[in-house]
Amino acid sequence: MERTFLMIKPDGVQRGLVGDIISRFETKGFTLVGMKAMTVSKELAEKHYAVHRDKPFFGSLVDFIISGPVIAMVWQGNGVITSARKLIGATNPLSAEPGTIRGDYGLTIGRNIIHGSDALETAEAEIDLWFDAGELIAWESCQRPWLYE
Ligand code: FUP
Repeated sequence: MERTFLMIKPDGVQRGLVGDIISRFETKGFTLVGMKAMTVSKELAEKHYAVHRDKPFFGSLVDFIISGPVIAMVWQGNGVITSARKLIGATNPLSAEPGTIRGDYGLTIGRNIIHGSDALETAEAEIDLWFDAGELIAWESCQRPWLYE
């Protein structure tokens, strides 16, 4: 069963959007298998966004992620990686469709509320980076016939 890493960024937490955001993934049918509220170290933020190390926005992005508590989560379900990206919306909230999280709540790319892994390999790497195996629960999809054929 596929898993993805989602992180509600400091702006989403400070604006009181945590419940709404969790509700969107929950009502879609995905299963929450790990979650923690945490303050992010500079080292972890830099590792998470290492792919953007040479971009001009890297410093401000890292400073923002470590500026306040985030909610780190692992969600599970068929097609969850791609579906979560659709529910989140485009990187720039002004381009994100209404009905998506960023489309409904965001205004600027530097305050775009939530992160979601973009592919299978990054999802696995990000889950490993943010969570110990013992922090994630095993949840069998075959026990959920109301969701899956
Ligand atoms: P996404 O996968 O949609 O989160 O977007 P990216 O991986 O391309 O970018 C990661 C984060 O860098 C974004 F969420 C916000 C930040 N960013 C900027 O601040 N400015 C940019 O021009 C691009 C990205």
